[in-house]
Amino acid sequence: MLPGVLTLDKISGAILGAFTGDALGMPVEGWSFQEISERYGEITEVLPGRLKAGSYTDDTEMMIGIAESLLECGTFNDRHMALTFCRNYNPGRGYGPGTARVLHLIESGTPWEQAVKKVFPDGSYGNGAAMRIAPVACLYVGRPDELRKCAAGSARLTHAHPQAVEGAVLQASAVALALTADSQYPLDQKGFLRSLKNSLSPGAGEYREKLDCVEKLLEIEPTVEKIIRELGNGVKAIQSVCTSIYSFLANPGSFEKAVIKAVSLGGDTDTIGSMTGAISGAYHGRQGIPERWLEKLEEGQKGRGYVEELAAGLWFLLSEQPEL
Ligand code: F2R
Ligand code: MG
Ligand code: MG
Repeated sequence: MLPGVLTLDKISGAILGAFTGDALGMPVEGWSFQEISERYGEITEVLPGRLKAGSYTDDTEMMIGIAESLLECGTFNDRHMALTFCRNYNPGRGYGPGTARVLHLIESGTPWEQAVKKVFPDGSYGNGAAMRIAPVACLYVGRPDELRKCAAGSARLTHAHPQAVEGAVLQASAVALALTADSQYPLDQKGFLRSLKNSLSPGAGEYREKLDCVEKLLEIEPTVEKIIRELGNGVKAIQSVCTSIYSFLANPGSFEKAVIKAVSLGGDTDTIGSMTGAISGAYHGRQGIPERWLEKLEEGQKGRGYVEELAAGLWFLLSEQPEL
């Protein structure tokens, strides 16, 4: 039996929420908070950038790969997922250079276990594993051990550094928690953070400190500069996963506000927007995502309609899992 609050609308909210946040942040990725503020105030609409308005980037393309692989295999299969990333790879979407090189190596026959150590010997600590993780949360919601195994396994295909792996598990745990929380009632922010801390591995001291920091920031009304200084807005997983969790928790009443605030922090805007969108979308459901944003999302072969089909597939697969 699935938890009563869990619905197709919430699964769609997580997946489309990630897509929406990615598209909203795409035009200003790499801009500082001050540059965004001077040019736009805040990013409140889906705008054109280096890609057309509503286009997704590597964040969503890789999320699509995770969903496709889980659906095609019915479970996590490392080799299949790595090859699915390669099959989908479109450099025009703007991949992290390390991930692009790992995918090239896998494509040319290097086993993923070797490829992932060839680019950065200690593995990438980028947020590329966390940004794509929403489908894992959708399939393994309510099963924390399986969620950790699949999130970590999918992360290690391109990101071997423990900070990237733990960041992916933490982001998946946040999406899963939001899927089981009822948005009809006020969100228990402290309880949410407590559950996240309990889900961390014993070696995840840096993330524990960041989550403590999130808790303290929620008690005040911090300036944007303070949020950026304390949580980060960069491309490292440690500089962006907890920033996204904060953006959701500080704006629990509205998907729109959470994602606008996340993107307007500047830095890695598409990714922080996407991770915030996945958590907030899981909480509010698809119905919480503004229609004016949804209707701007790219269509086409693997566009919005296809992503909605993937969400429906995950919902079906989830409902076929043995009882929780
Ligand atoms: N790549 C981008 N944005 C630029 C797109 C514009 C592009 N120029 C274009 O015009 O098309 N965004 C995407 O990349 C981020 C995710 O990155 P990912 O997948 O984690 O990549 P990578 O390369 O593994 O890590 C990112 C960088 O972090 C540094 N780094 C990581 N591990 C390191 C280590 N062990 N030692 C030293 N440096 C390490 C490197 O600089 C990596 O390149 C998302 O923002 C996504 O949207
Ligand atoms: Mg991107
Ligand atoms: Mg990015």
